[in-house]
Amino acid sequence: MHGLRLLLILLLIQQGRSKDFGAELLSRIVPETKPIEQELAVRELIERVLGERAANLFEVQVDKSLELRSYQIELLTTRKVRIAGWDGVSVCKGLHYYLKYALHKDVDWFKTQIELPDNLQLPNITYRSTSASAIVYYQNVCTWSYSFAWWNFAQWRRHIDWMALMGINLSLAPNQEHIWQQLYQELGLSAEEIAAHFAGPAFQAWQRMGNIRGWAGPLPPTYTRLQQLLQQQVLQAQRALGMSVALPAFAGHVPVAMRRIYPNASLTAMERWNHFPSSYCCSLFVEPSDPLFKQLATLFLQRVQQTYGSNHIYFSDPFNEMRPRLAEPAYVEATAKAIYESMHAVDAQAVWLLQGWMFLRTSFWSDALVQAFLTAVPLGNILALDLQSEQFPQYQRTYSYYGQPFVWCMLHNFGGTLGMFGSVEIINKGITAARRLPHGSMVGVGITPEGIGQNYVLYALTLERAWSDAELQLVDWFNYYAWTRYGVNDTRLAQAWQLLRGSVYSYYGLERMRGKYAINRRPSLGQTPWTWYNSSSIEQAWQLLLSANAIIPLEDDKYAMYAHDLVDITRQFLQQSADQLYVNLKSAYRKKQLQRFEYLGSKLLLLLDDLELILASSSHFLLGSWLQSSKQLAPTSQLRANFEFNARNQITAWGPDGQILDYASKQWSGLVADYYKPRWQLFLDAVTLALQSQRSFNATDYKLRVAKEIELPFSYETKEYPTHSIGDSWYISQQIYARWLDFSKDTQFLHYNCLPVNIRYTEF
Ligand SMILES: *[C@@H]1O[C@H](CO)[C@@H](O)[C@H](O)[C@H]1NC(C)=O
Ligand SMILES: *[C@@H]1O[C@H](CO)[C@@H](O)[C@H](O)[C@H]1NC(C)=O
Ligand SMILES: *[C@@H]1O[C@H](CO)[C@@H](O)[C@H](O)[C@H]1NC(C)=O
Ligand SMILES: *[C@@H]1O[C@H](CO)[C@@H](O)[C@H](O)[C@H]1NC(C)=O
Ligand SMILES: *[C@@H]1O[C@H](CO)[C@@H](O)[C@H](O)[C@H]1NC(C)=O
Ligand SMILES: *[C@H]1O[C@H](CO)[C@@H](O)[C@H](O)[C@H]1NC(C)=O
Repeated sequence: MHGLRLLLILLLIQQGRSKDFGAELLSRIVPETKPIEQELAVRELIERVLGERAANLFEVQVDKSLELRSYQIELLTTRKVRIAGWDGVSVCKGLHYYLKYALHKDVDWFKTQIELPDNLQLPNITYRSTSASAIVYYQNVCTWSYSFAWWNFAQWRRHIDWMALMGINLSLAPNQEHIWQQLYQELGLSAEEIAAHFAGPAFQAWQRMGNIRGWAGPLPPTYTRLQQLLQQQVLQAQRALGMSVALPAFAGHVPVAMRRIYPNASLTAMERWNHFPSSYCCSLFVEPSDPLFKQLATLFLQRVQQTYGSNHIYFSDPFNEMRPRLAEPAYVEATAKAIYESMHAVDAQAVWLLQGWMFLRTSFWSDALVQAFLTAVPLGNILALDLQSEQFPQYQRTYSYYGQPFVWCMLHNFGGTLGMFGSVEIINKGITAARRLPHGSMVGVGITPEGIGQNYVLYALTLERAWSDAELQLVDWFNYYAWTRYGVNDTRLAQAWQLLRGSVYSYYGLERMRGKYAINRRPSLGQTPWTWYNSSSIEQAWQLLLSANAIIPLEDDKYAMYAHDLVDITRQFLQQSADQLYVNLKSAYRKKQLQRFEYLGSKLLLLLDDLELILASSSHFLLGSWLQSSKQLAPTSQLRANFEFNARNQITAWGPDGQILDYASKQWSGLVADYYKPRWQLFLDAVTLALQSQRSFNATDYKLRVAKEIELPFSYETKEYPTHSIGDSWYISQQIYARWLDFSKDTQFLHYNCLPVNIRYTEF
């Protein structure tokens, strides 16, 4: 039976049918905003980005007779530049092209305004371009908790502008708590039962997926109602520009109290996730065979549609990092069918957006199970996100998702942890490999980071590569990146970025990088830091950046971009130096060299002080801003304390007892001084004492103490931290540079790996 189906699918794929399925699917999820409304939205965007005066230099037009996903640029005889595009997003992408390649001006995640000189004569460029990706996708369900948790509409407004300029036309709108709260109440759950289900604002992503429940709550309806209003505003802004947004659909997870209401329904407790205690885990899963599944699914989706409208695309992930109850094809097939059919019952045009992440658990998800799941839904009705294509592509193993259209995604970071890393060559070549896959079903490129606000260059590159069919010339691209970023074409700045390209941004093969560096991990004698590059590249790049201080223009916030990068590279240097100091500390302990241990330990504490100092000099690296924004979002004063607790717990203990301790750690000022440094101090003291008394270090004792004295209490503290930068970044960075050159023999990495890039073009 399954063999026959596979044969059929392969036949369909071989006839090139999957491309048609892709086109058919895409035609369903186009937003219904009229061209004239999109034009208006783009015009307003240009005013926000360039200011009113400069915005008058541009004319825009949304023209549906143009090729799908294309734009064209020309200079009119009025000396204005006219950008026409197939939709609002295409016009914005065209604007970005003109700004970057004609005017040498660029935007980034947090710089979405551009200052153009007075009396600017716009260069005469005639250019047209069509996207190589029907879909340019952005967001991970986790980004909503790690990065967007505390945002207001003003922040969203700027972010949506950035998304449009990057050509992004599909993203998520996961907010659903208010709808569920009302629904559960109508079904008969008590207020207490409902409160016990919803996790706090910093942990909603995992409660939505059924991983946890109730942790860091409650989530009062006063707050969820405001979040719903915010989501409506955000959606309207996105759709006005021509973006499509995927809404949540039922995935089977319900509160444990639903057993009281439906004693006879087939409900199964979900698997325990990351050792969360029973009070915070194991929501129920409504078995797809039970009529209750469809009943809840349709009720919920109808409310979602009423609340948010629809672009006919819905996401639902029943088994994110959790095993299905049965490893049987019939069971996973029934689950997929139940989800799809209930979507379809509400919206005949429904497309199911699915994260391919669950298939990574290959010990459970055998080929037979994956196939049964994906082919349970008629071809062309699932859009799969190949969530971490740059490391764990699943599209090859799944025969291009058995013909269901998919998006090649770069996930890149976990938990929004900081640290410069990435692989520009894997991105550049990997996208080509997936696009050229014979009989493949790839329809787009996406970025799916768990957190944002880091490694800007990598995301800029991936999004540009998403639009372009040809591979980017990386050396040129990086030279030009330095120019547009700092507003000056200078060999030192270009050279600095070439050094970064060839080091931190060029890992090859599998890296499994999880943002775990000695500094921000719980100290122990059991770590083995590694790197894939020669750390002297960072030192050289840093020195080059420092030396260019005087030539950075002051206009258009260029100096702020420069200062940000200077802080980041100083942070990177100190992070990797700490790894090396740690390796040497470990060796001193093993060799029982007390004096050397004390010397290296004092250097590490000095390094943490320097790290604190440099981070404090930039508004982008402040614990204070994160805590402040959490408190500002709280609708009542009682909730302020809880929201601050949420904000603190997520970036440290992540759970009641450190369930995934430091998973989302951040190298931020405030956190270094009051969390990372005290942990190291406690550790160094304990090891020193052990060496002095010639006993071995008691790791168990240290773990208990550090958890009790530092890690767990941190979530409950209420100390206020600065929300503005302190000190001059260049001056501090330069001092740190001079100081650490002297210690270089203690901080040189001795070993690193270097392997050639190897991307396979698999045929099947
Ligand atoms: C722009 O350049 C093109 C090609 O060189 C030329 O034909 C056109 O007249 C120019 N447009 C303006 C407004 O100068
Ligand atoms: C559950 O099943 C029992 C036995 O068939 C029946 O008596 C009871 O009314 C059912 N309860 C509900 C809520 O349907
Ligand atoms: C930018 O600088 C490089 C190196 O100094 C130089 O070769 C190139 O011509 C410059 N480009 C422009 C357009 O000025
Ligand atoms: C790293 O680069 C520096 C400077 O180019 C060089 O002197 C050093 O030998 C390199 N280290 C290793 C381990 O290759
Ligand atoms: C290590 O510390 C733990 C917890 O304090 C204690 O129970 C244990 O006896 C200690 N082990 C040794 C070898 O001292
Ligand atoms: C991108 O968006 C939809 C899918 O979300 C696709 O159908 C369409 O062709 C693309 N158009 C836009 C809005 O750029």
